[in-house]
Amino acid sequence: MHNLQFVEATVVDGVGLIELNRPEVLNAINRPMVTELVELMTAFDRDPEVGVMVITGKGRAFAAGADIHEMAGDSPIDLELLDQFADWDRILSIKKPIIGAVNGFALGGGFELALACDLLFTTETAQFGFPEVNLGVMPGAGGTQQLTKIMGKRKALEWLLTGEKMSAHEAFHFGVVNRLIAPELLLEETMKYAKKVAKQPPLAVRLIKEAVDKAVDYPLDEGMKFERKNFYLLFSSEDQKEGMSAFMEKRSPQFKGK
Ligand code: CO8
Repeated sequence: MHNLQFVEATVVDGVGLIELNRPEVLNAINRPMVTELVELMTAFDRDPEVGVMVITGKGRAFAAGADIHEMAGDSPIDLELLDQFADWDRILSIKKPIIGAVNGFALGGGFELALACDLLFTTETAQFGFPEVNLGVMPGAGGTQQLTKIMGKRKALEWLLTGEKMSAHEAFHFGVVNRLIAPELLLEETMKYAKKVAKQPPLAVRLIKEAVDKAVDYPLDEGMKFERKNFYLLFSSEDQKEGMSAFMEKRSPQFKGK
């Protein structure tokens, strides 16, 4: 169990569970929270006991955005010198799958954190959105880019320009989230799926995520070449020998992550 100031974490059956822990302000993301979050995720990424991560929020929100009180007085020079997105960018380099379990509000920076997850499971009552425009600003941690890549320009702009909330059903309809789950079952169902992934051969999981990430930005022929290299690479792993031998010997494989 890792008990930090703004984030709580534990490992359960190969799943690194991270809970944002500022429920009194709907898990508004302040800078120390980002630092703690990224350090934890980096530690889980290196931990052989962890196969996959789940991020959720304590209380009635996933996260209602960046902490408005903290940033209200910032100047552009403060922001440049703080370079807070250097931390944030490290989330995009995490090799293990990240699953977001979104309860309640995922707004602004909270929606950006959700979009930085590889899969999103959510309650039917969750609400997403980018209210930044109503504060005279705009998303700054990838929101315009990530949402547009998922929904396309027209649909993304529809929400970005008004700051209106997107319902969980709309998010599901447009492929922003994977599954809608009853609130009381959200964490249980997400953990059930995560534990399944945690039992898979870690190297294959890691290289699948890497190849799928390339598909978003690479032209098809480049992506296909990248996929092939990862496919070949897995044939140097003990888990490939074990997985294929186990199939032929009609037994369950024992994967080692090597
Ligand atoms: N920052 C700071 N405090 C917050 C935030 C926030 N983003 N959101 C909620 N809170 C606080 C409230 O101030 C309130 O505190 P207090 O009780 O001390 O007054 C407490 O949380 C509970 O909130 P409400 O009483 O407002 O609860 P409601 O149920 O009435 O409303 C809402 C919930 C609709 C979510 C409302 O709180 C709200 O509109 N929050 C602000 C949402 C927002 O504008 N988010 C975008 C922020 S800007 C941003 O995210 C830019 C991202 C740039 C990149 C950052 C990378 C980290």
